[in-house]
Amino acid sequence: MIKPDGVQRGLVGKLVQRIEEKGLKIIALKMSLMPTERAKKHYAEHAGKKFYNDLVEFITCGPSVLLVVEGKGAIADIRKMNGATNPSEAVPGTIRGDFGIETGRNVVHGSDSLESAVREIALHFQPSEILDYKRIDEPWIYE
Ligand code: IDP
Ligand code: MG
Repeated sequence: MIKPDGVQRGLVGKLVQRIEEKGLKIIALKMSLMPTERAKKHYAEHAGKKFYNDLVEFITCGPSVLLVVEGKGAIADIRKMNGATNPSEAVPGTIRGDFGIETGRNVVHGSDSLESAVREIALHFQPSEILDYKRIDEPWIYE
């Protein structure tokens, strides 16, 4: 997910390009203003923490871009590309390292496990929004 700060800062194109250039396949993509109830569910694991209310308020404050990304090792690779949660600790070359300063404005979200990905995809997408297709460069990305 490209969070509202990424959208407001005009980073959508650049960030989508990183995913495409990596060789990962975008199989769903949409912009949405996340409803509060859905945001609370999305971040349910953080309920009760001191930053939870601010986090829910922030993620619902403007449009975000939601993607489903497919590929070998996609979950771990997207997390690596996103970088450390605190952008000031994220290494240059990562999205948060290149585009952020503070934890509460860290530009992107990535599912942290297969289990989270399954849960989050079901929360944000209808099955009909997720597409099955081949990219013509697949033989040049996978051996
Ligand atoms: P992640 O996004 O790298 O998986 P999590 O620990 O799951 O990081 O936290 C979810 C989100 O909550 C973070 O991306 C960040 O936006 C916000 N967050 C986490 N810890 C803090 C904090 O200490 N202060 C403010 N926001 C935080
Ligand atoms: Mg997380």
